[in-house]
Amino acid sequence: MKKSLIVAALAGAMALGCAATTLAGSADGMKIALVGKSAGNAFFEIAADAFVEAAEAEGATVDVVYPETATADAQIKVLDNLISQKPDAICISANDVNALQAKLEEAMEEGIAVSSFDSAPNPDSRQVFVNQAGTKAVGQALIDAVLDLTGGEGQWAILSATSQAANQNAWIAAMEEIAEGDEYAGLELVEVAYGDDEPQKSTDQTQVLLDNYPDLKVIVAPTTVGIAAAAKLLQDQGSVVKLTGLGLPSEMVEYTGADDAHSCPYFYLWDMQGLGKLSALTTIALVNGDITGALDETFTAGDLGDYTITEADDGGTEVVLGLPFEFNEENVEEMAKLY
Ligand code: RAM
Repeated sequence: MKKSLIVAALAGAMALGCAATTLAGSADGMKIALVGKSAGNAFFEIAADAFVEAAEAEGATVDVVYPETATADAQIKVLDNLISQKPDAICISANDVNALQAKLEEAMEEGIAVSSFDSAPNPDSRQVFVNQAGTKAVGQALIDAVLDLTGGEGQWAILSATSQAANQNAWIAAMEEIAEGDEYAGLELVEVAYGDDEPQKSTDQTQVLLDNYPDLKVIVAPTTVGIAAAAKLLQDQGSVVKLTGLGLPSEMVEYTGADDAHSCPYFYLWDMQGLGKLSALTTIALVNGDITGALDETFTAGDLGDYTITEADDGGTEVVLGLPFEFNEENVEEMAKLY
């Protein structure tokens, strides 16, 4: 991303963090369930805090629920329980693109509004998806980082979350598609490893990549759990392998730097508070009938501004929050105060 864009985006994020909510009262008495991919992941805690704050400011109550494991089966159990409680809406980050369809359709048939955030279940399983930063934009940023950090050629590997994760698989597909272009012809993707968004498994899988590919130049981890685990291992070992991906500044501060003492020169994420807030206000708009999730509908998400529902890469609909942000040694400490 161009530096000017990054600066503008960051300034926007800081400003949004301070601005007041303007829609107060639009969700009086509304009950919303927010379902993350797994417990114990700071990413979901940060998003949930912003979601709850925005929804409560409108008068809604939010039940934040995590499945026992980062699997579709565990989320189906959660959904079964939620459907019997009949909330007004469920907003979910999906552990699998197709496996939740029957349950989420059942919820919609029961009159429960279904939105998704972060990780989209397939188009039939949702009314609308809140996409943090366009899927192609994330794929482009990550593959360009690989190109840069390899010096244009050589072996790279991916350390992902679970093999079924809808969002990681969408970003990986976007990276692979872009990498077919001539500019990326010198790159060789050797493996996609899965750390299941568990710190220990992510560390172990990073070690396996190092052991199996002595010529490996770059690991890209499109998961905040994976990148933090890999960053520590590579830095502790003084490895020459460089790391990039999607991370939380607060978990990456000590590993971020352009010199050899740091494992990660730069990485990406998006406006986390904005993601929670936009997800809450989109969900409230669905329940209120301001939108149905159809293409080209527009709505005002409080002080975040006006949004238009657009076509997602999977053929369903989405609301895109904004652009991916780059974090590097110049801004990581400041941004770590936010998330
Ligand atoms: C992990 C989760 C989440 C993803 C981030 C980047 O925390 O897999 O779904 O969006 O990484």
